[in-house]
Amino acid sequence: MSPFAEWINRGISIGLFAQAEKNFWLPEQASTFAPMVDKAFYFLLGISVFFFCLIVALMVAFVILYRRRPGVESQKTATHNGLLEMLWLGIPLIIVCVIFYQGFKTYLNIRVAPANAYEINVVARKWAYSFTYPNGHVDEVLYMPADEPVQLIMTSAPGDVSHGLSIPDFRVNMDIVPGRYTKIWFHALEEGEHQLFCTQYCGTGHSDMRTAVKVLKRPDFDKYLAEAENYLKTMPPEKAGEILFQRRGCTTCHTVDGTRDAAHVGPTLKGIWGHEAQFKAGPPQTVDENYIRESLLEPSAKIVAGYPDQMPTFKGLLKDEEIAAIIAYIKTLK
Ligand code: HEC
Ligand SMILES: [Cu+2]
Repeated sequence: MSPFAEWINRGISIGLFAQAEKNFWLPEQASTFAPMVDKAFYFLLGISVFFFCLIVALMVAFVILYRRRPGVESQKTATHNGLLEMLWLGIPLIIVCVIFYQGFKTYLNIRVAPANAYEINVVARKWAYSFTYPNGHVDEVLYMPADEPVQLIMTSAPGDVSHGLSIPDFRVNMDIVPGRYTKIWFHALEEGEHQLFCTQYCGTGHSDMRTAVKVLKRPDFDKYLAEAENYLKTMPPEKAGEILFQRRGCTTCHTVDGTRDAAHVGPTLKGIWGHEAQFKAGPPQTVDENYIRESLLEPSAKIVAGYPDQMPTFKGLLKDEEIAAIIAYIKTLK
């Protein structure tokens, strides 16, 4: 069999029997929701394919059978048929009730998190996520324990736009809205790595707004959290600053190698230490500790000439020692 035929064949056979596998139609089933969601999807798909074929086949057959031919008079015989009408109302009614039942049951499962779910807070901002763990650690990659319910409590940074959060392998997707909390939960089956991305068009960097989900066994997860909490104390500040620079999503807008391109809306931070920054309005200023601190906390106070006022504030998101580490890192970007 050619690879293409094998592919289609696999898709159809799995489509019909809804097996727990990554396939032609759908990604890997990595959470407890995935089989439920897929069942509802395959059910809808099956019904649609069945009626599509039936209707098209009948249409073609009738067009051929009852076409106008010489010597055949058209007859008006059909008036109405009570039984037939009851059937074509009754059968679809039953089918939509089954669809509703399937969908609603799954929906309720997805909406209501178990009380013992492990909670992770999510802040979305242009164009990155921060995941905050119960011990205060913040990361830009979603680490989570395997085989346990996990709940995300999500919001957009103040003044930011709406975002979304979708993990296709888990079959979850939820909007993230400024000034309000939305939640999702899931139960990953085993350790592994998955993709997470924003599903609301949120501006220039939208397509960069994606990250990894790393599912770890519980002991590995605990180890990760304990280590992550201490990195500021155990690492030299410029090294910790580099990690923060990536974890807090600075890299989506700033390069550190001097390049300027359309994918990064902010100026490169290479060589800014000690140089004279020029602004849209007001006198130039030498880049020092206070200037960088202000750039992080009040980014709109001084707008670098030639750049848009697009930098989100990190007020409340970066602790003083984290700002110090970032400053130490920026100093090294010569
Ligand atoms: C959404 C995009 C975006 C993100 C994320 C972002 N910045 Fe910016 N940043 C900008 C833009 C645009 C400017 C220039 C306009 C201005 O001054 O506000 C800027 C300016 C700066 C400046 C002043 C640069 C200069 O040449 O004087 C510094 C320093 C800075 N950002 C550091 C950071 C750090 C550190 C982070 C991560 C904690 C970060 N930025 C995250 C977009 C961003
Ligand atoms: Cu987004």
